[in-house]
Amino acid sequence: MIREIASPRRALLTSRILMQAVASRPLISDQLRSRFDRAQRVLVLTGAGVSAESGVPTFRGGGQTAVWKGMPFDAMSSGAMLERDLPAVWEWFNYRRGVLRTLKPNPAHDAIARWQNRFDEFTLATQNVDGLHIAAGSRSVIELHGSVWRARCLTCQARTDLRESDHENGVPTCHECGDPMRPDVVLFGEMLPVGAFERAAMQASSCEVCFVVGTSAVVYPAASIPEIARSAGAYVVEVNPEPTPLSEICHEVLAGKAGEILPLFG
Ligand code: BV8
Ligand code: ZN
Repeated sequence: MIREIASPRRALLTSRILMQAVASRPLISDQLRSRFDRAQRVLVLTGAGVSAESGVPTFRGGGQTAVWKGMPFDAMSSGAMLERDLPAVWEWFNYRRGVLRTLKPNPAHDAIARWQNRFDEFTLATQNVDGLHIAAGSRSVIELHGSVWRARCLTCQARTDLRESDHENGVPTCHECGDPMRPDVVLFGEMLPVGAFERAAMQASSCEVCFVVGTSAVVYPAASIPEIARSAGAYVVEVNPEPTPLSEICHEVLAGKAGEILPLFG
């Protein structure tokens, strides 16, 4: 089989034509624009990427795994670590709360917050524990993995809001029973909050458009939500500057930053 060696000039021409075609092609297809404008039931699943433009470090985006004191984050954020060294887990979350306290929602959070008033049935499920969707005005956010802004008692399950409290360091104790508390987040190896996944999965199975924004889609069961939407017939759209394991099941991939792309939907 003789393979024709393309002349450099032809290769350059072809790539130019291709780039013009891509550049002139609207980022958001007419199909998506019209489905978005006509939709009544929309679900959005977000990950760390939606908060990247607010300055929140992502976990995997960009290939490196976030580490704390030499420990990979999914070891630090594991049920096993909680058993072994509660003070160390609190040091990790106290540090993250300290970083987050200075950060604000970005245009991606704001766009998603606007969408809740635009559709009859709008569901926002997030893997983020940073609370930035709520700070942007999103209501009834399904926090699949909990929030760094809450603590939960290891004995009586009473919860405390850490936003108001001056808890900076160490292990907080329960105002109800005085026992030690834990971060109210879902650690690896732990079940999601009761009903959280079920609610998201239920909405995914009836939504018309499902947006997957800023997630590497490797953590389960959260990553199965767009799969449920797809198999239920929803139009699935990924917003991410990088391809993910979900890209191939999406009807449309908007390759770019959420803070630049989501506002384009108005
Ligand atoms: C459980 C809270 C029952 C704590 C977190 C099935 C198969 C394989 C493994 C499992 C499975 N089922 C269960 C497991 C085990 C495990 C799991 O999924 N492991 C993975 C690593 C393979 N799951 C669990 O343990 C879950 N519990 O299943 O319980 C059970 C128990 C045991 C065994 C069986 C069943 C609990 C998981 C929840 C853990 N807690 N967070 C904390 O925050 O510290 S997970 C945490 O990591 C986040 O919440 C999030 O879910 C995940 C990080 O992912 P992303 O948010 O997507 O962030 P990432 O950095 O990876 O990617 C960012 C993306 O954004 C990139 O793609 C990047 O390109 C993009 N991006 C960057 N900038 C932008 C952008 N996009 C748009 N705009 C930009 N500007
Ligand atoms: Zn208690």
